[in-house]
Amino acid sequence: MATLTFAEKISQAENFLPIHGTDYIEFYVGNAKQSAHYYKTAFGFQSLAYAGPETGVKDRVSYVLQQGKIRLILTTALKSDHPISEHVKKHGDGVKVLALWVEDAYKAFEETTKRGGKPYQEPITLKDENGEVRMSGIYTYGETVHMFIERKNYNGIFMPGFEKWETDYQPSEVGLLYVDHCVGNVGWDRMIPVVKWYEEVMGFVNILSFDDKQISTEYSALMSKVMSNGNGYAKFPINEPAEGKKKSQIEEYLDFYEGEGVQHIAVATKDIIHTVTELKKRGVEFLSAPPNAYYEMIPERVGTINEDLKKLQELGILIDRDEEGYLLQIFTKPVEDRPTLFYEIIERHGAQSFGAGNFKALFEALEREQARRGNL
Ligand code: TYF
Ligand code: FE
Repeated sequence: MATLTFAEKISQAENFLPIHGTDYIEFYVGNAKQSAHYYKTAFGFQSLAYAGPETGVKDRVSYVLQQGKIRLILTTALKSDHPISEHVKKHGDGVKVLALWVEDAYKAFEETTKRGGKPYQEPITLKDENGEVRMSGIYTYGETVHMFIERKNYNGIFMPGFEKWETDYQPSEVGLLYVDHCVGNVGWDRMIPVVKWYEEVMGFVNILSFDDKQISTEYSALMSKVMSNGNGYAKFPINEPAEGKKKSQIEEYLDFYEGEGVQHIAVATKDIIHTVTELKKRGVEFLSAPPNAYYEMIPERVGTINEDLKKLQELGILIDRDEEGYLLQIFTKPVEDRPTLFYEIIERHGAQSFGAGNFKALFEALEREQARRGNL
């Protein structure tokens, strides 16, 4: 049987929920002011917008950062009895909202809740002198939510309620362009129900699967299924721990996040060598590079690539190939003290897969870190 291409697979998705891409990712954090400084200083995000007591929002402070098409919101509550403070107490800093830019926020809510989506935010319309933004939201795994954001005519800085964030501190961008995919870690026996949820509630399709045998039991055992919407602009791989020789990296996450949540955010670049060089200069920590043997195998395993292999090896960038092309990727260490959320930097040259050929090298690097934390 011929394997379907990525385009053929996603064409089977339903289209009751048209999505144009990721609108923003919101983090609940302990100290948004310092987190914002970190994302500017280390990752090259630009200051965009602000909401807080000065703009009429009394219970919280939010900073909006932008780089390429990626928008991050960092939010902290101002009092301990606030639900945001409860979230941070339980999970530590982490992703609360994966917001999708949709055609119609009211219809998105109606169609998804009709199919079993659990309401988080009833549809609302926010207005100011720059137009209107309509939004709604439903829960996905754990306490994580998908917000549906509709911005037809809005030409303000971000959305009503936010003002421009004026500052003279503007470290340069590092070439991050857009969100490629966001991965969720879910509990034992939860991958299949969550996959079904994305199929039924969101109309997504399963485009790739890795079982624990493929991913190998020698290394951190896990299973993974990638869910995509119909144009491939929203891709959510779902990981579940698996029984292996050692404690699964997914289980370590679940223990420390104290529940299901976002494991990694993959961001695309057009020049991974430049991007990773800049990130390292600014103090971002990456998983250690695979051994020499990994790079010696590349010509045979991947074939010819445009980049200088020496340069990729120096930076510890991983390389993989599928039927449609090749990709370059690298993973940061967790960006909190809890071993929870991390980032992936990815440059695609045709390949629409996720680097399965790198799992062995990647999981060995992850395990070195897990062992150093005493969790293996
Ligand atoms: O998104 C993915 O599926 C790849 C591979 O802990 C991956 O980035 C899978 C599990 C993991 C790290 C990366
Ligand atoms: Fe990934």
